[in-house]
Amino acid sequence: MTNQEIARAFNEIADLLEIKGENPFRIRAYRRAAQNIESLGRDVAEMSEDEITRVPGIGKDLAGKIREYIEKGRIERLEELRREIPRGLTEIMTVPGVGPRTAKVIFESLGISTIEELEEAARGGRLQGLPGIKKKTEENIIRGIEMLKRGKERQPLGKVMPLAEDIIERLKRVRSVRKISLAGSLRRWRDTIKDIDILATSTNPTEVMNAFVRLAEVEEVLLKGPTKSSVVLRDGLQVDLRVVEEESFGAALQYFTGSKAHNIKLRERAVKRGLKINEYGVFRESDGKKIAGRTEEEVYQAVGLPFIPPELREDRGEIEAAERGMLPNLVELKDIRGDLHVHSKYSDGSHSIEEIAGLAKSLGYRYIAITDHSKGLGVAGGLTSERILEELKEVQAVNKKLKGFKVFMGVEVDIRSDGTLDLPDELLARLDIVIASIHSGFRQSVGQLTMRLLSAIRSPYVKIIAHPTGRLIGERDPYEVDMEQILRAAKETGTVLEINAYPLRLDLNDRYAREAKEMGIPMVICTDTHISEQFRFMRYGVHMARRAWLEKGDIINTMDTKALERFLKSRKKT
Ligand code: DGT
Ligand code: CA
Ligand code: ZN
Repeated sequence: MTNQEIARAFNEIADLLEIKGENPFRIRAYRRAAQNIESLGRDVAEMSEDEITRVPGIGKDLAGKIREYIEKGRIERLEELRREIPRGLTEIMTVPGVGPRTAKVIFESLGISTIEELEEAARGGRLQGLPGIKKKTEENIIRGIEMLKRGKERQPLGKVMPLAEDIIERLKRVRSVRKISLAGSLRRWRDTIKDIDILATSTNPTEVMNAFVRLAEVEEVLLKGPTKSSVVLRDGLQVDLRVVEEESFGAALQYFTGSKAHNIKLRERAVKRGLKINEYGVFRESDGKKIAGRTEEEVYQAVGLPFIPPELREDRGEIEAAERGMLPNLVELKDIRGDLHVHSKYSDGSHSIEEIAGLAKSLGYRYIAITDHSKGLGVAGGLTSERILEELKEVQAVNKKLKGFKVFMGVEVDIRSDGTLDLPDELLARLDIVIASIHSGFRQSVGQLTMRLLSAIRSPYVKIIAHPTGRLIGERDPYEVDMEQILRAAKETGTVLEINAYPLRLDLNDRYAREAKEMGIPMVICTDTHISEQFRFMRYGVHMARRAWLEKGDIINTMDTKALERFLKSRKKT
């Protein structure tokens, strides 16, 4: 877990440098390094100096700081900054939407140094009127504090899943473990998670429970028994492990996977058929005889239904669909043929085009699209038209070298505050694929934000709208747009909506993606990769799509290369 600790330290350095108003590129370097370290597949503590400097975004200086942390458990530069900058200021800055400038004003003029004080002041209307703080700012601060509180209750899927999988891997090594599975919201791939639910069978439950409570991350043992144990991890997450009998495993898995609403519906159905369902099995009401329980398939079969994939179990019509034999044939990770939203070194990514193509090929993909930022996004190294044309040449050269693999040349063009695109049409017309997205002005009115998205959708050159609602789970709420209008316009023009698989985004979410499917809007699942490890985020997007009932045919990056080429060349109705 050293990686996460170092990432946290680097992010804190970035925050403190931001308060000091230092060079934004230096600040971004720390943040990027933090992100790259966090998404590394290996523990930095086990890597050589040489290997560390090969991690993109980590030069000699940052490698030195990593070494320092591994050896001494602290980074002097961070300690120095902490001494220099009052604790209260950084605390206020943890509220989403409170930047260094606002924090400074509040701290210095009101002496506020805790979130409780900040909330009280904001609710009391005492912030508005301070330099640069309007009524709207105050409302945003209140919302930010609410989000912070909510974020403590539910954590993003992308943070919890790798940890849960790692715990499962370690428990699998316990000799007596037979079956083991995630349950609860994790198994349904909900975008936020309250706690980790694990279910196992074992020939020696006590041995499993002993191993469980001794896991390295465990901070507190809440409960330890032969059938159920609960622990709290150092980062505050609760993990429940249940060990059940083999012949009840399916029933328990079904029960603890939930959702609660799905289970209630299922139980009602059972009752109508003279059956009783609980975590031990399905029983006949008349004589109490157990008729199912070993597998989930058996449980569903006992109430006259086919197996329902966990992602659908939200009581959103899945039981009715199952009954009529109308369950969707859900898209799978292996259906994805390529990633159409990827950043290279040209803007803020970490790899060259050739490297990206090689990586994508090794993942079994048939194509990739390079979509760097446009110039308006200065801090992300956004590109001018000239640079994009240079990049286009390089893409063409790389394509000449590759067999059975295609690099599409694209761009992620910024939608400016007034709704215009950040690059001229003549340039956009020359690219294979144009993605448009919003990166600024999130706090504009509903009308303004909707107008911006609509005007991008109506551009004949824009094929895809990336991360359409702009949310960052636990950090930024989706921006307020009139989604109905957006969906209608996408439908009319044949514009593709992205399901951004980046774990903090998962945007479109499952509800909007399902609405889009019902309207017949094409979608694409992309990772927005900036560094190789992030290609692995594709699965989060695929599971989000499955929660939205999406099938292979709803998603354009399941097409083969030829079909996709045709699709990208087809003219939009605008
Ligand atoms: P979470 O933890 O809020 O992210 O979401 P879940 O779905 O994992 O909820 P959790 O951990 O409270 O419970 C896990 C599953 O156990 C839940 O999805 C369904 C089942 N369950 C829990 N409590 C009840 C209950 O009172 N009735 C029924 N039918 N099922 C329950
Ligand atoms: Ca749970
Ligand atoms: Zn992007």
